Amino acid sequence: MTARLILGLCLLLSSLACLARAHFVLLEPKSLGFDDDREGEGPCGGFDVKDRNTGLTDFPVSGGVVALLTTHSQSTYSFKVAVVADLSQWFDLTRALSQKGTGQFCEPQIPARQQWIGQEAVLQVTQHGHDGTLYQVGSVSPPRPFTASAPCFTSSR
Ligand SMILES: [Cu+2]
Repeated sequence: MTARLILGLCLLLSSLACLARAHFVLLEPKSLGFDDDREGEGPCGGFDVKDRNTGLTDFPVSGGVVALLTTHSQSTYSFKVAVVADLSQWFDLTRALSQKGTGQFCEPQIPARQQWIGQEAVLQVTQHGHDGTLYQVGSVSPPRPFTASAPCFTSSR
């Protein structure tokens, strides 16, 4: 089963054992991968930052969609980007954002950053919540002026 399906079932069933394990998963840009047991390992929750198996997600220069699914009722998120040519430096894209409620959470316009224009990059979402610090990363193409934004939907508050 995919991580998205597992999380969807967890939310539907509201099973405590299930919720305790599921954490959160990045939906957009597409996550490099989701592993319950290793999500607390930076920078990519147990996945190789250079892995491109899930492909690149286009990102508009004006700001792109970052969407995730969470089973944690209260979390604070950080959004960062690093260019693949220099993975030693991660830049904040926004200030930390607090969010309440479980389900899908979408930020419609996370701004692109000057250093990233023209370069392939990875976008990292860090969740700080009752399970500690958890990591998800997606591969993103250089921001383009005319890329259409992905659909954005928030079910949590
Ligand atoms: Cu959790």
